[in-house]
Amino acid sequence: MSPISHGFRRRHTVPDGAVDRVPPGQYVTDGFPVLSAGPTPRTPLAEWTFSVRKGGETLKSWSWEELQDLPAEAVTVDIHCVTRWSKLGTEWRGVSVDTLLGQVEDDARYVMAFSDGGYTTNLPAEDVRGGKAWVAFGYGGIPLAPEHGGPARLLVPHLYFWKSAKWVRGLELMDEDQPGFWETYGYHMYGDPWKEQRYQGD
Ligand SMILES: Nc1nc2c(c(=O)[nH]1)N[C@H]1C(S)=C(S)[C@@H](COP(=O)(O)O)O[C@H]1N2
Ligand SMILES: [Mo]
Repeated sequence: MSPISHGFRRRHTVPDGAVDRVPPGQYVTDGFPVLSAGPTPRTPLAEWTFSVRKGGETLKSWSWEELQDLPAEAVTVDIHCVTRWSKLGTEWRGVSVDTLLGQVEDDARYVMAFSDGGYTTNLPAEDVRGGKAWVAFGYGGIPLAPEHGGPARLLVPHLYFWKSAKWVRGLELMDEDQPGFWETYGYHMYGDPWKEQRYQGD
């Protein structure tokens, strides 16, 4: 295995055969860095809900038990943080967002994920549909750790990882795109790692 690939020296080696899985400007890490803009919130499961809202109205809400009763999937995906680390083959368990939005009648074009602690991030609705996004509550075969977003986080692996809101509590449906937390501070509105859409203007 050579540490040289794509003509530049990476900070870490890329596993054999995985070069095509690492977006431009990223390096691969075996660790799992924790990046949180504030303290880790701890909502008791008995009080936890996941809600789909629109215009301040709750269209549908699931308790923790109701979420657990929905069909869950095992998902193995690569994740890419805008701070340049990528982690390959991460193993999650969660409910597809398709399953949740399938119980709501609305054709909004955008969603704002919202979390305990006030974090938000915006996504086109089509990027959380079609088997591309999950509400994940398991990681590596055990419950998702609080610092990584437990009890549940959004998992949208095809976009930079800031779109995967930790401690997620729901989706606000929107007819027009609006910036979330990091997007307000200049991060890209979409965040495709393969196009290096890190900041506005990229
Ligand atoms: N609620 C919340 N979700 C968040 C963040 C945050 O600060 N708060 N940080 C985002 C960023 S920038 C990244 S890279 C990932 C980090 O997830 P990790 O700490 O599990 O690695 O979570 C994203 N989701
Ligand atoms: Mo990030």
